[in-house]
Amino acid sequence: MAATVQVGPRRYARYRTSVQEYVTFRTQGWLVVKGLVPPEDVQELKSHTDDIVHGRLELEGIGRAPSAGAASHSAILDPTRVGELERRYVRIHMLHRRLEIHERFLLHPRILDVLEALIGPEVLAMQTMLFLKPPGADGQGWHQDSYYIPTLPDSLCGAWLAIDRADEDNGCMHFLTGSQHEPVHPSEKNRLAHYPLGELDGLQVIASAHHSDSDESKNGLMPVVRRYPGGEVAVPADPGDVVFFGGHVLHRSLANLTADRFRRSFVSHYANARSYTEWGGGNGQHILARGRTHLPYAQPRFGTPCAATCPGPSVLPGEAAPTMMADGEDMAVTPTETHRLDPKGHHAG
Ligand SMILES: O=C(O)CCC(=O)C(=O)O
Repeated sequence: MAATVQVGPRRYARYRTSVQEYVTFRTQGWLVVKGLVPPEDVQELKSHTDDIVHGRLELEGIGRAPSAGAASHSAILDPTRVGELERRYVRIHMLHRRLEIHERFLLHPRILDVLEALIGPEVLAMQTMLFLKPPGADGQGWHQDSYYIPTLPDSLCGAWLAIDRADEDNGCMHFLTGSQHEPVHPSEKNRLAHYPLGELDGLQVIASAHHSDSDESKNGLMPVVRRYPGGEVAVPADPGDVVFFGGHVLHRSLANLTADRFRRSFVSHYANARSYTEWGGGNGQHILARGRTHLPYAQPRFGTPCAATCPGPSVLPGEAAPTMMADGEDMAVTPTETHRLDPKGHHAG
């Protein structure tokens, strides 16, 4: 992989994920990479979301924001309008299929550099969500992302890019450390998608309406949450920070309690491109961001450079393919195993 990547007029230095970051991701289930996305990129995303919020940008099928034409934040923060704003704009899904800027952030080279290390080397870019979370907006209750996006084998990973400062006042992310080791707790509706060949003994099946409920008395994952006392960690983030989290770790965000601060973030989901999925129309609908795969994949609609537009070799020229465990070349062979490795295939023992 080149040391820098060019996307349009911008050039990005490759981010080298450290061993410590890898271990942190595995140990706590989530990882914050500070300042991963450069300030000028965050500013571009901020201006874009301002255009949405102020009604300067009409989104097909969604319409203009109720504050269309408003010149300042104070107009859109009129408390009588927050309800309408919240309903329309707390979260907008899948805009990377409609807007070039969302595709570019989904395929941001610095975010992909980290994903390549955490879940790769092959990376499939599947989903985008733009959270605006205006003042007064509710949070999202405890959930596991793999519940919503099954991949087999499960390699799902979210990347949560802060556009504004996110903290406990305006509803930052909270993770339940240790819960990354939990299986996915399915609902009746999707238990087969998660466990096509049979379930774990004792698996709790939860009504789909009780996933993500911000009301703890209704959220069906609360018995799991109670198994990790003291495990909940609030994770503040500054603009440009990216929080990576695996598909099993339980997480939530609380309400935005401020009167005047949005909590905007750009959230994308990825899997290893060799995992099979039927989500969102199947593998063939999602973009190959890094590496290669034997499974189908889509091209980026707006041509953002990535592995789909420019497939790389799976093994660098001049390098031997890595030796697999037990292929006989560099494994110690104990006397009782030698008969199995008889080159003529004779069974001596
Ligand atoms: O940003 C939020 O408030 C919630 C995001 C989240 O839970 C997710 O992306 O799975």
